[in-house]
Amino acid sequence: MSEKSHETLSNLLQEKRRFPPPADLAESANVTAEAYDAAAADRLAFWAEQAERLSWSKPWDEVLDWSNPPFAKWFVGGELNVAYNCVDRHVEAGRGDRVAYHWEGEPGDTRTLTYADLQREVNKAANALLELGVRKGDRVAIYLPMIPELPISMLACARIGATHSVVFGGFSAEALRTRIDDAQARLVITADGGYRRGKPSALKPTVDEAVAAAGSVERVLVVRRTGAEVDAQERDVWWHDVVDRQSDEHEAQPHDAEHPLYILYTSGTTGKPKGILHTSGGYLAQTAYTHHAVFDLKPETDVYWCSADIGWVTGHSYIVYGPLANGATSVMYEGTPDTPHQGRWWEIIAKYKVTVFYTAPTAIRTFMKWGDDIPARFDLSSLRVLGSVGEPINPEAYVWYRENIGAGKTPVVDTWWQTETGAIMISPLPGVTAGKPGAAMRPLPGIDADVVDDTGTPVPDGGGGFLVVKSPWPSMLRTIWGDDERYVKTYWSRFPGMYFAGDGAKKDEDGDFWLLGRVDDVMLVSGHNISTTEVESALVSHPKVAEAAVVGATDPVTGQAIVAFVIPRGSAGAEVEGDEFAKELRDHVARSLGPIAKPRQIMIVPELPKTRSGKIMRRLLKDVAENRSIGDVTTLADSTVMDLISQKLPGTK
Ligand code: 6R9
Repeated sequence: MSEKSHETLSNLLQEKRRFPPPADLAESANVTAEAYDAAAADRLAFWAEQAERLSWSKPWDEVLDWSNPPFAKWFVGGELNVAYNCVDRHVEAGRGDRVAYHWEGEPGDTRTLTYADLQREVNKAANALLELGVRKGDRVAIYLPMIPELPISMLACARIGATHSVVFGGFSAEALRTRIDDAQARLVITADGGYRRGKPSALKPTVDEAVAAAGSVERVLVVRRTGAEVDAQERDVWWHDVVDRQSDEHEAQPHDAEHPLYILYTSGTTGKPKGILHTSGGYLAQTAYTHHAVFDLKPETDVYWCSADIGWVTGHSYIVYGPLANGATSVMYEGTPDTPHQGRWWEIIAKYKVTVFYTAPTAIRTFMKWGDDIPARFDLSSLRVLGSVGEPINPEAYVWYRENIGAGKTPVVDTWWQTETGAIMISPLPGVTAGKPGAAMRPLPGIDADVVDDTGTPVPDGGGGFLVVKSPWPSMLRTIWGDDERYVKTYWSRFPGMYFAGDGAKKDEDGDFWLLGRVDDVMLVSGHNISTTEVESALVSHPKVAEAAVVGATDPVTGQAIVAFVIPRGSAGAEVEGDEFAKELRDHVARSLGPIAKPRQIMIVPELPKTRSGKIMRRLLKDVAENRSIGDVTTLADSTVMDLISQKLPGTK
């Protein structure tokens, strides 16, 4: 983005609605406004205090070693065991009977795991890994559905110091193979299958194919979930054969604060996936603190549900490590939101009396499309804090979420962060911040983020540019697995001395942050920078629009022209098919943002291409808009979507 972005669009900044925290929440909030001052006065002392939430076997000598930037070491010399912190210490403190997970399978089967249960299961799995020859420092690939064995496997690895690499169930054999190869995993943990959309979906054949082509794997540990027949290989062992017979005692050894906890691959837009490396002490300190602060989590009384898949970083940090470190009671759900009916999630919230709920804008927009009457049928009155993550939340989606799910009362916390940041970085605090629909608001206490222009100079309030982080933070990635050079080049070279997040952002007149989408997606129309987020939010503010994605397509006159893909709301009726509707939407955008942002073309589509974590893959829509054959679709959640879109649009290949 150039300096032009200062003067172009500003519709988001005209959003005037404000939602102050409810008085009772503010009064008893875990974190108050003073945290900002404390962290500003002494950032490292603030993080040292947060790290005291954990139980350390050996105290650290130094909070941060930044002598070799951008390679950070946090809590240098300290030792701890992550699994002990997530499980055992709660049992030792007499809280073994507290539920760690209310697990709900898609077909309706359930399992309840208390902290004491979890301790036994993790110990057995840890003993099994040792029996299978896994040692501290080895890598273990985990390719499981959303079943309890997934967090159990992660914690078993953490316990013995093996580094896990969770791969989304549903990624192709080729995607799995490249990740196994890159990490040189010795063991793969998988299942016969899982339930999705009302039927069993096989996983094992994908693993067989991937492992046959990956040299490093010695054993495959298989959980029986669906009972589907599996093609048994010599290297296979069943979970129920090997894990169930182990002792449920295992003494956790301390590991160095910088011991590698996990690798998680981000696909990026192009090129080889990046293995983002997270380590132990700093990661757990920041996930625990942010979970406590941003969700105001009260472990004795709250029932917390993060609806993400654990294969996404959101599940790592906010289903597994943060909540367990805090001794929280969580809900974990295996399947899709519309199985067996479109109210399944609300039914789960009512059943477990969920108080804190964390989901993604893509889900919220889907629920808007399905209609307000569906959540209205369920008792959602237990909810007190709602969270959002993954994409910018359009103001209309934010307001819909607050009104229809939060009874018009609950704060909505829009949390900005990345696989690379490991934990939440920019977010409202539910007991402090008067929220603005669509804004992630402020960097959290202890986080030194800013918006800078092309030259790396911070923009004034009211200005726009690139989001950066100017000082290291505890849960930051430590490198790209096996590729330090790529780590430096990707994140620390665009602006010397600063972490480049790759997102565009604005600061409003109050200095609050608004995220504008990936810098790579910014459109250049007749010399003006226009963010995809702003045009999409304008479209979604039309009462008949549920979801929208826009891309810049090459245009002989304007350089790039805006092409919009729009999903109508369920209630919109039949008139959405005609040219009239497209014109109405184009005029609506022109009115909200100015004529420069008027889409050249509007395409009405039934679905949008999304990743498994719900992010719109604009690259593929750009292929459609520019009339090219469609590129790599391997990380799409549903590979048939592009066919659906192409069928609707005559002339596309
Ligand atoms: C946690 C996660 C990271 C990218 C990030 C940004 C987008 C995430 C957002 C958001 C606006 C938010 N993003 N949260 N954009 N507002 N609240 O999503 O990690 O999958 O690595 O994606 O997601 O573009 O750079 P990851």
